[in-house]
Amino acid sequence: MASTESSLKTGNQTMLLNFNGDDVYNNMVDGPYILKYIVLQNNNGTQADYLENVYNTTAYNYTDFASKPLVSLTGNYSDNGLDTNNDILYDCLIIGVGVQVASNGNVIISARLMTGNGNEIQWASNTSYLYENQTNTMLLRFNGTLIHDSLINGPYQLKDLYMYHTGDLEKSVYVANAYNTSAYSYTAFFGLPECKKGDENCDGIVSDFELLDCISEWANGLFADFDLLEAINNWSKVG
Ligand SMILES: [Ca+2]
Ligand SMILES: [Ca+2]
Repeated sequence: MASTESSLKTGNQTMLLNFNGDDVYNNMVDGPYILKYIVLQNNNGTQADYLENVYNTTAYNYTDFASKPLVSLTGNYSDNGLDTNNDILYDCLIIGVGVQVASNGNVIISARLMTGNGNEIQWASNTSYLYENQTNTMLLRFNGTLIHDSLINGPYQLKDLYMYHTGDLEKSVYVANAYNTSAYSYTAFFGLPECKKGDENCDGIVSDFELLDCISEWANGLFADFDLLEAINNWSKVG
């Protein structure tokens, strides 16, 4: 849809209608295009004339309209668990996202990892300088402890992927449901050990100071009697 307005004199004159190139591109159909309806109104808004099937344009490729986005997804994804300290448990889940760019530059990507039952595990993002005419993989790194603490086995879902090239902030890429990972057991990921009662910094020891904290919290009604007894019991086993 396009419209224009001019102050006309008597006699034949030309009015120009500008159709947005992005709209033509997003329609993804090659021309010729049909100028379907024309309504002519005078300046008080009443219809002066009307024509249907007015004109067929010459042939165009829709791809000739609007510039190509500078960054796009190739549709290739990969995932793997990474064990950085060789204790057999994964410290993080790495998802690789295939990306290509139409010109060299920084690409920013973010997405969130979800469990199959729709709980969010974590958002991750990354920035990389990418080169044109190459297949690039951008990596998203998700924390293994958060995956473990979801208590839900994979496949996990990569959702709400958002990506843009810093050379063109207007043409971003968004995909609601980007990728499903392979199957993982949440127990394959490293989770923090459960801390003993009274062990506030979770180092396996209830120190004198930590016990004093517990007693003061108990005195203020913030710590239950049996929790304090358990903390005292854990404290007494030190050394
Ligand atoms: Ca590990
Ligand atoms: Ca401690």
